[in-house]
Amino acid sequence: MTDNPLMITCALVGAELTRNDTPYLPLAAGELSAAAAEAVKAGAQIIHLHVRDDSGAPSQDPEHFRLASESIRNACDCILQFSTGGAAGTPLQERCAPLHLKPEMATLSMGTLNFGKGLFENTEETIRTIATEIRKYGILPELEIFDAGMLDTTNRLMKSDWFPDRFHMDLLFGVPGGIGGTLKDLLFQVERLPIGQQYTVAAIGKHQLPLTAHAVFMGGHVRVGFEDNIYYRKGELARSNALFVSRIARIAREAGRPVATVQEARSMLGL
Ligand code: KMH
Ligand code: ZN
Repeated sequence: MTDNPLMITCALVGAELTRNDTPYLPLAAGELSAAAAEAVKAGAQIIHLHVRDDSGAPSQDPEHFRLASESIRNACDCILQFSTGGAAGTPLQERCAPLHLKPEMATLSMGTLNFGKGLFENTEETIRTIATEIRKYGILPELEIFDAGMLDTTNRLMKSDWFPDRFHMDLLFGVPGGIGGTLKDLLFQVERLPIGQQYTVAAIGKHQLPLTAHAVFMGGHVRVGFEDNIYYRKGELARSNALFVSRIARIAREAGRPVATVQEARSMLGL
């Protein structure tokens, strides 16, 4: 058991869900900021941000990101992490469009995969383009690792002169098309990380609780939220993102692991 403070990311909404999936999904800027403030109060420090247009469809429009970010900043202090993934099929230029707003962090997906029924395309050229944009605005990238080969890709591309010198890493499990969501999958990925690499664990649906709880005990960090899972337990929709954050914070405290403050998380990430 480690006692390094736990960082918790809350992925409020993602790009795939609709209100038909859960009526509790925050969509408009004001709903996102209320959900973010509640999640931060419950122990989150990082908000992974996707935004929606006025019809509720996923959007990479900088104006929607600006409105949501300002609303969140007015509601709470947190580390904003913009998605550059968007939805499967979002054109590359649109994915990078909000970065000039200079969030503290942004995502950088490390390979192509089937994403449910869609195709999430991240060729090496795409990775390089997004990495270069992220660097241009002095943003800290979080590498999104959806599959086993993406860690190998990372290790290979790390030698390139354009590759970010500093990054956080998010290991995701159970995306249909990516690595599975068993404990074996988690251990396999963690054992292959670059030495000393700080990482977050995210897992889809029923895999979220067991894998993120293990991450608490393994010294990793945790991502929860509706983007990855809408059920608090089998058959019971979670009424808020914050409930997931509270549960992980409670597990950490029971385990004797302190939950980081936002300032501690900034210092751990070198922001
Ligand atoms: N919505 C997925 C296709 C990211 O935020 O950078 C991609 C995704 C990754 O959510
Ligand atoms: Zn995302």
